[in-house]
Amino acid sequence: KKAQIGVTGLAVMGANLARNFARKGYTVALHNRSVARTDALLAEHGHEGSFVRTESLEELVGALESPRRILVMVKAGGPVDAVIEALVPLLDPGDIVIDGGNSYFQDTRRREAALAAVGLHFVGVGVSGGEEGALLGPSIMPGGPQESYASLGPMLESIAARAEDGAPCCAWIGPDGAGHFVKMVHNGIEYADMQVIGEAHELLRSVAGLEPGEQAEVFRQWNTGELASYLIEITAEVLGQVDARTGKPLIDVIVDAAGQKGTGTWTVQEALALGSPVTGIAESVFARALSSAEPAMRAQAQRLLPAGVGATTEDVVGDAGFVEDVRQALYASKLVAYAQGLDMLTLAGAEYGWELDLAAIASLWRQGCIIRAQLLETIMEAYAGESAPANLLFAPAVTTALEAALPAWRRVVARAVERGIPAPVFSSTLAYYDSLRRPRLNAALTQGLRDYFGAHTYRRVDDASAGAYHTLWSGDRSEVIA
Ligand code: NBP
Repeated sequence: KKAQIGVTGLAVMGANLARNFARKGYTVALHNRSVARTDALLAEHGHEGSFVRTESLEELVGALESPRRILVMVKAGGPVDAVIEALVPLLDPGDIVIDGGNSYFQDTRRREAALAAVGLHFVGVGVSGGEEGALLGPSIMPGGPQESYASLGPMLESIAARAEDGAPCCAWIGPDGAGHFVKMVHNGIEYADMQVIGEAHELLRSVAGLEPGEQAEVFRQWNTGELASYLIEITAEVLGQVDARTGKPLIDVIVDAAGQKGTGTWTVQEALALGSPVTGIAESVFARALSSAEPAMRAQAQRLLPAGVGATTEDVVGDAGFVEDVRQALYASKLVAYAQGLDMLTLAGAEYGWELDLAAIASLWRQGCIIRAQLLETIMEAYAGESAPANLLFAPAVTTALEAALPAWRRVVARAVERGIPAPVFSSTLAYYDSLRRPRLNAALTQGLRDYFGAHTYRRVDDASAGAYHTLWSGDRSEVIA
């Protein structure tokens, strides 16, 4: 019997996806560069389903029904190109090569174009949920030729996570690199989500005086309301953990230097290229860098830089009102961070010719991935109607929620600034909100300055034709039309 899907690259992600397919009843052909990995998988999990062992890519290709579907799960970057190069001569037109790794979306665009030119389908799939998700149900974001989804989609949907309403967390996203792009932005939002939780944690500690164990209870409570999400749930777990060695809260013995594997950085680099103001995501990436990039400089700063914090206003230790303020600030900042990420998807869709369905994208983040949250239901509703809002923040339910949270949000940011506690995403998302809302921004002075030193011209508020004007700054200072 021919296999319905082949998997090449059987490290943890590939092995778990292969097992997931087999457990759903598919016959899965297995291949790995070093055969030992294939044999280890078969020895340990061969009984879970129907597998076909192969030792070479030729054998793998020969084991598959037509059109062939081959999932490549090797290390992102050069190895993906190496495997594609070796596979292409073995395939027939209409076969589907799937890259389920963490590939950069521009690589996916390039590979899709190259394979399309020889009649092959290349599907770049964003897979979220880590090892466990791969086995038990990830959130899956496939991009590539839509016609390939007819043959591949049902298989991907069968291994995907399911939302509470039973819908699979998998849907065709758009052409070429769209799937990997959406996965990248998911990771950017994940950075912001984690950073605002971290800021809340710090404020609860430094201002409200709550110890980690007490905070665990607060987060557990928050997880029952509008903040309900996987990250809030596991925050309670981490904060509640006691270090066996010292008896202290575990959080206090973990070095405060955050790591990253680069997808947040990709998101911000791409946002800069698109001119997309994802301030919350950018601040989150920078916050991680600041925590870890120059430890010696941080140590020196702790000795040299004064706090300049005046006599603090009232004591808020034990103040339940402040804790509730932080909850509301966290929710509002999170709303803005998601809105910024979705706005980036809209800008990217226009740039790359993708018609991204934001309601569908929100729907498949509801389970299986790290940012799964109650809020995604609200986002789906916001984009469900005929006329989608230009920004998530304009959806009536979201505007109302922000209105309710704003006084608390402003108090929390003010309190953080007063006390010298950094809350970069709480404050930058609030600045973004206020910037959007203000009738005039300080950009007029920027334009004036640019015109002064570089004759870059400006537009006038009283000229609807959008003509370009220039003041003769070094001459008689009269105005000319450029
Ligand atoms: P790795 O990223 O560690 O890659 C190991 C696999 O790549 C092995 O099968 C290895 O074969 C193969 N490989 C390498 Br390395 N170079 C190769 C080459 N030139 N030709 C053929 N095969 C080659 O595996 P992973 O941790 O399972 O991750 C797979 C993908 O999934 C990556 O893109 C990763 O970023 C992504 N990922 C995603 C998540 C998530 O949550 N979505 C989590 C973890 C990883 P060998 O056995 O012969 O050395």
